[in-house]
Amino acid sequence: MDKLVTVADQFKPQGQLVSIQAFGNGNINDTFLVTLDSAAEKHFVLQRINTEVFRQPQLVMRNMCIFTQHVRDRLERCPLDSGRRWEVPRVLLTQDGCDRWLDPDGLCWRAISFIENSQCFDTIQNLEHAQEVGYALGMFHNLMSDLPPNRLADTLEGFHITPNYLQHYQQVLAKNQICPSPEVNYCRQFIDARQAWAHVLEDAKAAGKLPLRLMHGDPKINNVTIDSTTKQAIGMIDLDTVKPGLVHYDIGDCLRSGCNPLGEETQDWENVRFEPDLAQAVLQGYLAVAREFLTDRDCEYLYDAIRLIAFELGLRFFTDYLDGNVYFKVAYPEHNLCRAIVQFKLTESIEAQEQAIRNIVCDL
Ligand code: GN1
Ligand code: MG
Repeated sequence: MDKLVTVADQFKPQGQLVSIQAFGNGNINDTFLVTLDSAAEKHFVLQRINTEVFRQPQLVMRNMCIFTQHVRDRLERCPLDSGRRWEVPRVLLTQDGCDRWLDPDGLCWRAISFIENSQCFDTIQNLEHAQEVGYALGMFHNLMSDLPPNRLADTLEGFHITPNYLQHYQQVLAKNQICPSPEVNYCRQFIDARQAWAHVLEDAKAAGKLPLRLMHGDPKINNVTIDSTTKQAIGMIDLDTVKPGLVHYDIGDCLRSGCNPLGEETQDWENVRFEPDLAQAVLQGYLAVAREFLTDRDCEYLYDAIRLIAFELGLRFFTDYLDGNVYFKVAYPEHNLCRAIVQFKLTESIEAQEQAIRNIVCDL
């Protein structure tokens, strides 16, 4: 705790520290909410950037500064027609004007403003929430659609490149002694049966069918901030992976997390289901603000994107389980195996409803 106080002091805007509490459920960084007794700014968010994952935190912070400034400028020039609230977190600087602080142990810290009167949900609440989640992603894409993709650095090479995750999986299989169990066998067979198809988005990208754009990278539902009073979406947080990529990764991630009512941490595998009604609501919310830049070609690949990102996340969790949980934080040794099974069950449910999902996309 003393250590956290020292870290918070580096960034503290004004006022006395009241408390520092663990915040959110991130799988990579450590996040804390700092409370101050200040009239100006009552809270801010303190994060330790996991530099095993984000090896160049200076690029993460530079992207964040460029991106947030771009959106603020744009909203100032053209405020939202609807007059709706949209908030972009601010990067807080240290006393020396730096966007991050290295502690004496070499750990990398940053601070960002907290969006007051807002909340994030780990599971979808209802159809209105689904629509708001889609709106948030659409607005996010819309607001950065005029920022050239090459303005932002690649903060995490290979992120969402499914064939690379497959290759890594094969390497992990080869180097570890794998103890067979019904769960492990299920995962291995599940992956084997989908190896060839898993190239679908990268092949389309390489063939020039899908353009490189900017993406959020991690638009799962608990990264959408909802106004606590109006219940409307007011922003997206977790900007570490805002970088060039395919919007399909984002749409797929948003739907795989938003249309799984039990959430990704459930252990009730048999009841994991992808809900098409929720998908329709998410996509309607998305298109209400993003229709301009989605082409017919983009739409052709939406079903594959939804299926692929669920599969890919299952593959990433399972590989990490086999590799000794070196990437995602875990609460117990089989945690990543359980998470993998949830994503594979979700993928199965998506596959079983392929026609219904394709029809929703066609009718949009
Ligand atoms: C990780 O740390 P968090 O929870 O924001 C991961 C995402 C996964 C997500 C699954 C950089 O995000 O790709 O979809 O877990 N982020 C990174 O919950 O790998
Ligand atoms: Mg994240």
